[in-house]
Amino acid sequence: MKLLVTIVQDQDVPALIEALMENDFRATKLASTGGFLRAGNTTLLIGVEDQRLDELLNLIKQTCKGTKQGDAVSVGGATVFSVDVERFERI
Ligand code: 2BA
Repeated sequence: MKLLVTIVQDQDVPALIEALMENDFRATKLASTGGFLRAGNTTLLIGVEDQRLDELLNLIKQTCKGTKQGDAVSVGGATVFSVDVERFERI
């Protein structure tokens, strides 16, 4: 299992959450702030079985579009860290 720490722009969040839920992925949404722009963004924690990782990454790619902010600083569609999960339990 992997945990994707996924940083996305706020405007992409409603569509991404909807796509995640429709495709039976589970996620936790955190309000976050970019260190460089000091602007709000959103961090999603998404736990996923290894065999569905590519499907999930494709969904994120299709849903999150890059934008330009201020004087043409380009902000990516999504910044994704994939972390190995040693143990997962729902209690
Ligand atoms: P911010 O830190 O606010 O960065 C927004 C955008 O500003 C970045 O877009 C990048 O294009 C630019 N930028 C960031 N740091 C810069 C620097 N030192 N010099 C020049 N330009 C810089 P993205 O790379 O798409 O990142 C979007 C958001 O993803 C970031 O917002 C931050 O919240 C997160 N992020 C990106 N890389 C990260 C990393 N290595 N570790 C943790 N968070 C990261």
